Amino acid sequence: MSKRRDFIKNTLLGSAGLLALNHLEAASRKKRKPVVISTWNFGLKANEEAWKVLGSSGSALDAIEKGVRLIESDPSERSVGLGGRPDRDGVVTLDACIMDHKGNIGSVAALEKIENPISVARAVMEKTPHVMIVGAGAQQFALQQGFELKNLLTPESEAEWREWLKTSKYKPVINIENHDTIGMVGLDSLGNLGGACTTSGLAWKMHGRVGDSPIIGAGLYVDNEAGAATATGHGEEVIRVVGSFRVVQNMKHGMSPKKACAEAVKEIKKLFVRRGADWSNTQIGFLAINTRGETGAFALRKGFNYAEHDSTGNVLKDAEFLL
Ligand code: SD4
Repeated sequence: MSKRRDFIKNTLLGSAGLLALNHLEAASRKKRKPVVISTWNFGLKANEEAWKVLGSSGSALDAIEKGVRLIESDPSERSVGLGGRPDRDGVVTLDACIMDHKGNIGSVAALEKIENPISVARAVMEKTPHVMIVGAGAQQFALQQGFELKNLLTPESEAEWREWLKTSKYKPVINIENHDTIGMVGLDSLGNLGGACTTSGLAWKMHGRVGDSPIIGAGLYVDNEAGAATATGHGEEVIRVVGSFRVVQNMKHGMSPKKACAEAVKEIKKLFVRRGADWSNTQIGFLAINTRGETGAFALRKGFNYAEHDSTGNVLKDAEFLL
């Protein structure tokens, strides 16, 4: 609210009136219908899990952590958590971040042998004075917090990596098996937004490479006065435009969630052109939700889909795309 409006409000109403107005504002926030959206096909089951919390008036943050943990712990999902494809040295390294409606943030990157990096990120947020811990330090912190070491390289992922080693040719494949990083954002019944993003990153990446997913502003951003957004696809390109923050800023300036995502995708394309870089094998997808619970998505290419769950059900939607 502008200073001028604040002044008029204070002068005309006095403290009793102000109290009533504040109650009104709180009440109108409370009317929000919960909704959660998440990336790719596996978003359907992640949403179901999140809805167990969100549908019973739980917080967006709790719901979202629970939702993405399901995918992290599923060895058949080969791009997140347990069973994620390793880097070129055969090591599974995980990136994740989480953000709440107050602007609290937590993140881990290049974390090894811990199944649920999103919960470690939440512990960074809630139990440390820092916002991001990486590598061996992140693992050490996780162990101190009671997380257990686990081999995350499943026989399937190891076999695929050994096959890749025969040529060792690094060429990321877009829309691998139609699912990838899980990014999830949602609105709870109190009108609060939250979000999480978790991934094993690009398969066969260099050891120590970190993508957009654990970087607040790139892979995820939440602003309770505007909206929340998350990203999937080639992290280097998302970082270059500070993708998720850009989407949220676009919504803050009045764009619908879909338009906000589309403008961020266009910016990525613009920078490809400016750099004269090859973008033939790049995919980027953004997902967004605003404070009214309206949602939208947009991708660089065909093939990006997302799941949306509200009180009427859980559906998979195809995102529109630029090319
Ligand atoms: C990364 N954005 O590490 C992740 C991976 C991903 O579709 O989402 N791929 O760059």
